[in-house]
Formats: sequence, C-alpha cells, structure tokens
Amino acid sequence: MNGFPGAQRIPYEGPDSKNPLAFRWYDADEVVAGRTMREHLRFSTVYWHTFRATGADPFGAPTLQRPWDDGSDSVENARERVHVAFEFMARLGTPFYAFHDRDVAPEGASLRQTNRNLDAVVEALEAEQERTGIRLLWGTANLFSHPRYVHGAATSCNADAFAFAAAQVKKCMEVTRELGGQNYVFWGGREGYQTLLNTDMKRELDHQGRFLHLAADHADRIGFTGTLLLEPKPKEPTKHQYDSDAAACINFLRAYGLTDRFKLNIETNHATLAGHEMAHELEYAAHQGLLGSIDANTGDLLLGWDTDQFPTSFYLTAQVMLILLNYGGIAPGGINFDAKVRRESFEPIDLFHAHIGGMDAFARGLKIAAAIRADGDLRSFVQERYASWDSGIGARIESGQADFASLEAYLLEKGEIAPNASGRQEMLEHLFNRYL
Ligand code: XUL
Ligand code: CO
Repeated sequence: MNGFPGAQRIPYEGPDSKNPLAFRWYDADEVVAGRTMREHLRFSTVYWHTFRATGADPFGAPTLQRPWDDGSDSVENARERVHVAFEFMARLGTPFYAFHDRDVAPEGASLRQTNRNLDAVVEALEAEQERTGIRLLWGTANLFSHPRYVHGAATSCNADAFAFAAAQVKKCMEVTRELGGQNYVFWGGREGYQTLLNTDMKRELDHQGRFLHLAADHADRIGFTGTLLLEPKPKEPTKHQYDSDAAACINFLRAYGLTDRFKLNIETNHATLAGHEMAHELEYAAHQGLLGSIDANTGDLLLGWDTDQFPTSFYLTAQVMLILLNYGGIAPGGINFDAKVRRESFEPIDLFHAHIGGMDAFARGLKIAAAIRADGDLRSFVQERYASWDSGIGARIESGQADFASLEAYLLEKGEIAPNASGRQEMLEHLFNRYL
C-alpha cells in the first residue's frame, strides 16, 4: 500500500536545493572525518510518535490523518501498519527504528494473549526488516500506559505490578533479541513519586535495582548481548522521576552495582527539563564511559513539559556531534528521533518534512563539528587553559605526590598563586560561530 503519495525515496540534492522533500546536507555515503554519514549518524525512526501518535491533547480530539490505520486495536491493523512504517523508513532512509512492545502490538485480554499478539506482529516486523535491510536500534517495554502501573512498575507499592513488569520485559527482551536489536532501553515511565507522604523511597529504589539486575540476568540467559540503556528524565509523568539526569542515573547504577551492564540513553528534551544543556548530559555520561545512545529531539524553553519536537538548530546538533566525535562515535547506539510532529501538522507528508529537517540538521552539525575538530583551535584553547596541571605542582597533585602539608609548604614559600587568565567565553562563542 502506498501510504505516502507524492513521496518517493528522498534524494540528496545539496545545499542549494529548494526541494522540501530532498536532503540538503544528509548524503548517507559521504565520508566525513573517516566515516560515512550513515555510520556516524545511525538515524532511527521511532514507532510510537511516528506511527501511533494521534494528535490528541488534553483539550482536543485526534487530528492526525493516517489513512492506512483503521483506528482499531486489531492485530490485522497492527500488521498493516508495519508495512506502512517500513515503506516510510525505506523512502526516508533511516537505517534503524525503535519501538515499545505496546506500540507495535495491542494488549490482549490476558498476558498470554498479549504475548501471542506481539509474536504475530514481530513476524511481520522480521519479514519487513529482511525485505528492506532496516534494523532494530532498540526495543523497550511500555511500563507506564496501562492503569496497572498507576503507582509505577518496578517501584510500585504493589508487588504484582513488579511481577507483571518483569514478565513484560522478559518477553520484550526476547523479541528484541529475535529481531537483532542492538540495544534495549529502560525509561522509568512511572518510576518515581508524587508525594513522600505515601512513599518509601529506599524500598522503591531497592526494587528498581533488583529489577534491573533481573533484567541483566535474563539478557545473559537468552544470549542478548546488546547494550542495556537507562534513559534519564527528571519529571513527567511523576513529579520526581528517580532517573532524573545522567549524574543521578550513574549514581544509581553504581550504588546497585550495575555499571558494567548498563549505559545511558540521553534525550535532549529530558536534559532541558532537568535544567541542563544536552551537551552537559552527553559530556557527563561520556567521560564516565557510560554514553550509550541518543534520543534526538528538542524542547521549547518557554514551555515546561516534554514537547518532543524535531531538532532543527545547527548550534545544538554541532554541540552534540562534537561530543560524539570526541568520544569516538555513538555505535552501537544511534541518533533516535524521539520526536513528534505538531498536532497542527496533520498530513502524512508532514512526517517526511519533520524527519528530513532533523536528519539534515544532524548532518550539518556533523560537518560543523568535524571542521571544529580539524582546526583544533577550540581544543588548543582548552588544553592551554589547564597547562598548570601538566608540570610542577599540578602534575604532583594529579599523580598523588602532594598532600595538604606539602601544598601548604608550597604556598607559604610562593606567597600567592600564579595569576589567573581570562576564560574568554565570548571569544570562544564567536569562534564557534565561525563554523556555522
Ligand atoms: C518519554 C520517552 C520515551 C522513551 C522510551 O519521555 O522519551 O519515549 O524514550 O520509553
Ligand atoms: Co526518549
């Protein structure tokens, strides 16, 4: 079926193109800094926003026109949707996709029936992966939509909810493995709380630690070797999400002995909600060796919630790509567009416009970042800024040869510290703009 009349395979036409259904920057085979853009960027389309969103909001009915979808919860409809999803991705050229179990297949009357529904749709996914060569970046279980998870899943006060969530993750991890998924994601949908008056925080966190250990054990048992990823987000739906930002997640993983098995999936809009820049979150996770993958989107700084918009700012994408290049790339993770079209952008073709804009923004960001690195001016400035640590007292502190007494003796002798140099922030911001 042709769900997208008017859209063929999206071509690369170069920076001067005025064709909205063409790439100006993303040329999958172009080599930048030693790798093709396809290899650097590892773009992924998400199933939930792109194929399941309706445009409904708390004030209004669905608006999105999706003529291939009969609106029912049937397995047939779910399987039909798979064909359209792969048709879309094949024309767009994202080499990966990501899904929640409940995006792709409907929940049945019992867990047994639900698992059967999932198997029936996974069969269709497998066939389409085979036909198109599109691969699964990651799978994840939706542990937040169903009312059984009203108090959370792994952190619920109801032990049965924990058990149900375990059964659900077990199955979802198994199908992710079957589909050759390269990662598996845990976003703590309702793992958090609204008020401490009814919450035993210590017990809930212990349960979350237990849950992730059980998940890692099961991954080993079934031979799933993909990376397990925790996705930070500070609020929404709960007031306090436990996995609030990269630092909190890493602290949690360390406290529960999980850092050798888990990494992080960092999302732009979640960083914003946590009061951080995306670059901060990426740098924090990366220098700890725990950056796994990226959910690429952007928020609206005038709104306090997760707007999940497509990224369009070259400044943002250049910052992201600079960090990825500095740390040797994002594989086996990817750049996953956890982003949705606005309710007002209701035609199917808007899905193409949204993704083309996001992919081009990242392709341009990659080129900017590669140019910044090739020139080396920024790197030299930072290196020079820390030069006092390369020899003398700095080198003695870093190598553990100094203690408080020797540092006191050093300053008693020297009298005052060497003069500080300017941080030159404005000069560097101007330098960065040279490449945009
Ligand atoms: C929610 C969010 C999720 C996760 C997967 O804000 O980002 O879509 O990425 O559960
Ligand atoms: Co996400």
